[in-house]
Amino acid sequence: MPAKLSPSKGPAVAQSTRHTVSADPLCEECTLPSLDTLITPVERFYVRSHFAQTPELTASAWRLTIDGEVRTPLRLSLADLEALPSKEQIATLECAGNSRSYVTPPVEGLAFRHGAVSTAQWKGVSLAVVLAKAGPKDTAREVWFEGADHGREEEEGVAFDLKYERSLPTGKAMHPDTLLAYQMNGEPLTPLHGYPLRLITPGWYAMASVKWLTRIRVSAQRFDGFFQARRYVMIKEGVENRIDREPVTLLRVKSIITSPRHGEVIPPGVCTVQGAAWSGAGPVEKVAVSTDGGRHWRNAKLTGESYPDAWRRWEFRWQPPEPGHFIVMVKATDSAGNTQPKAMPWNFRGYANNSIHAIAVEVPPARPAP
Ligand SMILES: Nc1nc2c(c(=O)[nH]1)N[C@H]1C(S)=C(S)[C@@H](COP(=O)(O)O)O[C@H]1N2
Ligand SMILES: [Mo]
Repeated sequence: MPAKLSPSKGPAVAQSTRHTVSADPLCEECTLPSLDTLITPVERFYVRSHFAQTPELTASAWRLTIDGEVRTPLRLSLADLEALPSKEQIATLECAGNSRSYVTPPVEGLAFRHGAVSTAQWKGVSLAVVLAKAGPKDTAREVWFEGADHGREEEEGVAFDLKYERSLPTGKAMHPDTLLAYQMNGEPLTPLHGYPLRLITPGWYAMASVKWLTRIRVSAQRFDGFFQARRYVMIKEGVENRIDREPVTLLRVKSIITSPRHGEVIPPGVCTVQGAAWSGAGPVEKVAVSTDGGRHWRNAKLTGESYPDAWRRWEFRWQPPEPGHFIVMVKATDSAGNTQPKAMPWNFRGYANNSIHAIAVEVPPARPAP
């Protein structure tokens, strides 16, 4: 890993870099101008939790259980995990509900704007290494993950007492980049981000990156718990076959403008439009910007380095032709040829909205000479 990737420290008292979408459970999203670096400092990183209480785990009492369809069930301490070969990885997390408030017609769920996305340098151990120590049996079909957080959710008039639990198919679980992470940006995880251990599933929407991990169960069965079968599935309009709901998995190709801000009055002269672009299906190959509401597109410059699991920074130098009001848009294309729609097809919970980000800016007339 390059040594110089320590996150830039924001000002001591950050001027509103996050804003609260929900106080209970705690959900905070980033302001777009605060997402102006490859690595998002921890105090700026978005937060999405499902229950009121943030688990307060201590390394001395905490253990990770690995059981189910394995030859050797394990019970590991944080020190046990830290003693295994470590791996570092820069990965972007995006909430499946990011950009939900821009879906039309309106949808169910927390009204995130575009800021439920951030990038960190994670350190931990490959899940595959730990699973290999336990020795999965041939019957293994999925790997189930249990967080220490719990609470109630209601749906269709029924209240569920739940833990946060999710599963992965064995293929994704055994991928060497799927990480049991104990560090974020060079420091132990903070309580809000899953201390002492969380899963990181690069390239997938972040509901899969289970925080406050306490148990990993190798299973012969398909998991159909609340956050697997009732949430994070695509529910389309009309009569539905509830069995075959498509799960939310890979990050769709997407891009955001972090500067200028929507509504900004920009000084005359050259304006640098900049932001980030990512995809779970492959590297971002092209970012195009329009400054005339989508009539014409020109390529932006991809800047910095490309990391397989992180967003790519980009910038575009723009000389506004004359004073006025301009719609600036950005559209990314990944190596698989996927690009962004103008409007995402509607789904009930507004998941995975990757429609084109557009902002309006104002270029005021030059002041008349005195
Ligand atoms: N145990 C647990 N893990 C969880 C969640 C949760 O509520 N509980 N939320 C998930 C969702 S929906 C997202 S988007 C990410 C958010 O991670 P962050 O708060 O570190 O940004 O964590 C995921 N892992
Ligand atoms: Mo999420």
